[in-house]
Amino acid sequence: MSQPDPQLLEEVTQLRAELDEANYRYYVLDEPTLTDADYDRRLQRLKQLEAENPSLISPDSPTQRVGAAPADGFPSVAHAIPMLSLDNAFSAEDIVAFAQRVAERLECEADEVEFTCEPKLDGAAVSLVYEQGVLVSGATRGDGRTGEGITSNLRTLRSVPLKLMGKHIPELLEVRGEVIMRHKGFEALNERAREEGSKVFANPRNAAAGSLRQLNPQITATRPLEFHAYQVARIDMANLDDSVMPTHSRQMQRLKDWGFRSSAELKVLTGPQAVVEYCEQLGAKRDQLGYDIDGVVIKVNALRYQRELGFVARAPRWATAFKYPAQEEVTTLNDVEFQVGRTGAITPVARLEPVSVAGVIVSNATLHNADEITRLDVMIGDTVTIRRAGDVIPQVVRVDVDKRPADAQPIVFPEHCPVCGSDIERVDGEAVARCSGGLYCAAQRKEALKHFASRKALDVDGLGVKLIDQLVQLDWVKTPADLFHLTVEQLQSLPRMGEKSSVNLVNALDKAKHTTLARFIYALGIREVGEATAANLASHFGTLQVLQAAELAALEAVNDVGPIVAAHVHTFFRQPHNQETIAALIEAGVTWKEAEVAQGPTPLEGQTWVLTGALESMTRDEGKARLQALGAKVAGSVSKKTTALVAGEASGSKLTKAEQLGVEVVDEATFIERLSQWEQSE
Ligand code: D41
Repeated sequence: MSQPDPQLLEEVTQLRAELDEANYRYYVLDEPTLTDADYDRRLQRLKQLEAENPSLISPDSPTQRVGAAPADGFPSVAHAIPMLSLDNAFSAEDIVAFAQRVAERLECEADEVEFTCEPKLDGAAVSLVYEQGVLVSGATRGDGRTGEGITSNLRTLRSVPLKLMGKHIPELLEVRGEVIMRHKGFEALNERAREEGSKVFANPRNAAAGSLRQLNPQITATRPLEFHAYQVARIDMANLDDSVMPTHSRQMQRLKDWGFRSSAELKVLTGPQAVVEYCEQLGAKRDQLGYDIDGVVIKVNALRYQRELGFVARAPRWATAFKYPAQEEVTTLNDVEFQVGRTGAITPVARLEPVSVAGVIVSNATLHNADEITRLDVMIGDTVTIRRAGDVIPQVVRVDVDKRPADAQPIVFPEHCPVCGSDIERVDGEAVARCSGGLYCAAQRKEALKHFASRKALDVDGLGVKLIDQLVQLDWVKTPADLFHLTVEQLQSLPRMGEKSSVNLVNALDKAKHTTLARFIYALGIREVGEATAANLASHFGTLQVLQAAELAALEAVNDVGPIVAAHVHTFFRQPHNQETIAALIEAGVTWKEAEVAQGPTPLEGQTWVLTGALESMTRDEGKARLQALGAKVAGSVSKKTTALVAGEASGSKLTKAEQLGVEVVDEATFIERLSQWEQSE
C-alpha cells in the first residue's frame, strides 16, 4: 500500500483538529468561534479528501458523526459495572437523615461530610466507553445491567467527544451521563412535527430517549441533543491512584479537560444544611435553566468514602436524589376558547380547573391548533395531563380517555373570528387557521400595536396592554400611526390615567419617533420577520424605499432570508393598507437613520466583539447593531478569538475572562469614539 502524501495528511489532520476544537467550543463551552459557514466549508473539504482517499478515514474523524447506515435493531450491551439507580429524598428532613446515615457508617459527624450537589437532569442516562482515548461504545442504561448499543447514534452528538482531548489520556474510561434536550430545541422539534403531522413528543425526556433510539443515526443527528457527564464509572490509567483524582468533583473537572460537558451548577458543600440550601436555591432557578431537571443529586465527594459506603440492592449508600415537585399534573378541561394573535392565527386555549404545577397555579394551557386537538383526541370535560416547564407555555400533553364523562362535549373549531366575525381561513398544508380580518380585527390590531410599541421595536415606554385595549376599544387608535396623534387631554380622560402618566406617554411616543431602520422594519410586524431578519434587511437594502421596491429574487439574496420570508415581505409591502400605514407613520414624524448598506469589506470584517455590562449612551442591542453594520460579529461570550470586549458598568465574569485571556478591553467612551470614526470612514 502506498503511503499517503504527507501534505495531504497534514491538511486532513489540521482540518480535524480545527473541527474538533470548533465543536468543543460550540457544544461544550457554549463559546462559538467558527461561523457556521466556516465550519461547513472545512467539513466539506474534509469529506472530499476522505472520499478521495478512503484509507484516511478513521472512526474519530468529525465526518463520522453523521455517516452510519440505519441499523436493523440495537444489540444488547452488558454494562461492565451495573448502572445503579438512586434513592429519593423529598424534604429537608430526608436530606438530613441521609447525611446522618452516611456519617454513622463513616463514624464521623454529619456536619463534617463533604457532599457534591448537581442538578438531576431529566433526560436519558447513557454510558460511553473510551479505549486509548477513542470512543468505542455507547449504550443506554436499559435495566441497569443490560442496555442497548447505540454507539452510532451517540456519535452524532457534538458534545460526545469522539476522541479525548488534552493530556494524561487513560487506557480505559467509562463515562456515564445524561442526554438531554433543551426547551428551545424541544419546542422547535415539536413545532416542526406539528406542522408536518409527524410524531409530537410529550416532554424533552421522551424526545431525548426517542431520538437516541432511532434506527437511522442521520435522524438522531438532526435532533438537538446534549450529553452531560455525571460519573466516571471505570478508569484505567498508568500511575493512577486516588491522589490524582480523590473526589467526584475532581473527576468531573478532569472530564471537562478531556472535552466533556458536566454540570456548571456542581458545588462541593459540607454538611446537610448547606445541601438543603443548595436544593432551595436551585429550585428557585429551576424555571430559568432552559432544560428540565427533576431534582438534585447529592453525592459523597470522596471516592474513598464512596467505596467504604458501598451500595444496597441497586442504589449506592453514598448518593441520593432530592426530588422537586413534578412538572406534570392532572386536572379537568372546563372549556376551550379561541384567541386571535397578531397575524390572525387562531389558537385554541384550554381553560382548566386550576392546578398547581411545579409550584405555579395553572388555569390555561395551549392546544396549539386544530390538528393538535385531533391528535390528543380531547373533549371538554376530559381529564387531562398538563405540563409546565420553565418559560414554556403550559401544554396539554395527554388525555385520560377512560375517565371521559358521559356529557363530554366535542371541541368545535370556529368558522368565524370570535372577535371580528371575519371568515377563518386555513391554507392547505398549513396547520394554522387564521382570521382573514387583518387590521379590521380588533384582536389583531391590539396585538400589532403591542408589537409596535415593544422594547425591540419602537420601545414606547408606558404603553401597556390595558391601555392598548382601551385605545382600540374606543377606536381612537386604528393603526400604529394613530398613536402619535394622541393628546394629553384625550389620554387624561381615560380611567386610571392621570396628568403625569399622560404627559409621560406623549413624551415617550415623541422619543420613540426617532428610531433605526432595523427597528422600524421589525415594528411593522411582517410575518416571520424577527429582530435579526429585520436587521439583515435594513443593512442589505439601506433604505426603506429600496426594500419596499425589492423583488423576490433580491429579497432572497439577503442573509437568512428564504423563499417563505421573502414572499411574506414582498406581499406585505404590496398591500395598500400597509403602504398607507407606513406613509402615515412617516407623516406623523417617525424618522430613522438610514442603515449603512453592507457592501464588500467593512472596517470590522472578520472581527468578533463582545458587549457586557450596562452602557450609558445606548443600549447593548444598539451597540450590537452598530458593530454588525460595520461588519463585526457580536458574540455572547469571551474567548481567545475575541477581538475586543466593550465593558460597561458592572461588567462581571466576562471582564475577568478577557483580562485573563489578554483580550483588549474598551470602555464606553473609547467605544463611542471608535464607532463614530469607523462609521465616518465607511
Ligand atoms: O443528572 C442526572 N440525571 C444524574 C443521574 C446525575 N447528575 N448523577 C447521577 N449519579 C448516579 C450515581 C450516583 C449512581 C453515579 C445520576 C444517576 N446515578 C442515575 N441516573 C439514572 C439512574 C441513576
